[in-house]
Amino acid sequence: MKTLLIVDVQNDFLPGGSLEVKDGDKIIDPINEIMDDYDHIVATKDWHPTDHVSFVDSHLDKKVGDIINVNGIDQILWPRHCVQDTFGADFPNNLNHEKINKIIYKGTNKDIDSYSGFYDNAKGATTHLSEYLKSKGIDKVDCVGLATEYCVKYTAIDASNEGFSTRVKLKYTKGLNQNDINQAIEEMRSNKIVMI
Ligand code: VGL
Ligand code: ZN
Repeated sequence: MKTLLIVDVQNDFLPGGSLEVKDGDKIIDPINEIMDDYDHIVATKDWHPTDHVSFVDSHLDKKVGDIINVNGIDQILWPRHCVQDTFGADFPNNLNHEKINKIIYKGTNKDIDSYSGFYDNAKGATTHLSEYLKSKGIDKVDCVGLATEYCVKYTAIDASNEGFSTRVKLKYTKGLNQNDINQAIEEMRSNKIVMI
């Protein structure tokens, strides 16, 4: 059984959004077109409370891109994005969301970020995505979505480490920075993830 795992395809990550990924909108139709090739479709949503630690405006005298240390882990500061129950956190209208079987919400704890759809960045809390997929008999996971070098990378690495046969469909992802994307691809490959 194989699942399509759509990572963070949400308005704030699309052109015009607060944390826009260039050409992020260009992957939506291609994703719609492959949905029928899968037994099951799961989508993650970045789903932050309004005072989330990753937001630059949660801190004094910081700017976007600054890295702070929170309880021993590095935290990049981002513009405020994907606040729970706002337009920015919604799926774009043209994503075929009626075909999505399950939505996984992540980044919901204000004190810690969660790039992966499986665990928070300290691996302290789980979203129960792994048990969910296993309960459905799923052994193969194809990852697509935004952003390649952040949430797609961490989600794919956790999927692989959880024992799923994991692939990333690179043409169905977009990222923020080409050097970081190239590095992320190598890191994913060294975690047994197949790039297709
Ligand atoms: C993401 C930065 C902050 C992502 C989420 O979806 O890649 N990046 N929150
Ligand atoms: Zn976020």
